[in-house]
Amino acid sequence: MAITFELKKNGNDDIGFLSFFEIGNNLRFQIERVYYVYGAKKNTKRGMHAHKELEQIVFCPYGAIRFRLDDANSTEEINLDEPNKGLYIGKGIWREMVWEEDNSVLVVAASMLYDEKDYIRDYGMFLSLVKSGYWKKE
Ligand code: T46
Repeated sequence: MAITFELKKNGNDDIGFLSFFEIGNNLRFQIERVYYVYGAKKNTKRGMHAHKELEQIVFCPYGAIRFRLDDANSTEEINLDEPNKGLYIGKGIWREMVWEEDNSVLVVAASMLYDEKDYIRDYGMFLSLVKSGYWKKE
């Protein structure tokens, strides 16, 4: 359902590390927006929605954040607990995030500008759309 990837780490313990993602390598879409979430306490829950069209890659450069992904047929849990771990989330996936550590930072590169109309924030509606084949019509 989700694609996880590990970025190359350039550097060492003395000078620190540099990781990157780029089109044609780990990045499957042109980025139109970058946002980040910070200042959240341990056990904070966010997400609880799906997207109609949006594709994203997510990273946790500091701390640890657990993603629970659900495509209405199965669920998958991914713990982003290393700065060089990335996760691609396509359209039509319900996501929930739990902060495993205080002040963990979530960085997201998104394929579209922010549009509240792209959000499905009701789980029942999400299940109905999956059942109707909403994401299979393309
Ligand atoms: C997602 C997960 C991983 C904006 O005004 N612009 C933006 O670009 C975004 C992302 C949000 N907002 C507003 C909308 C809400 O009033 O910021 C507020 C918080 O957004 P939300 O409750 O959707 O945040 P999360 O952390 O639950 O979800 C976010 C993204 O919204 C979502 O697309 O996949 O991170």
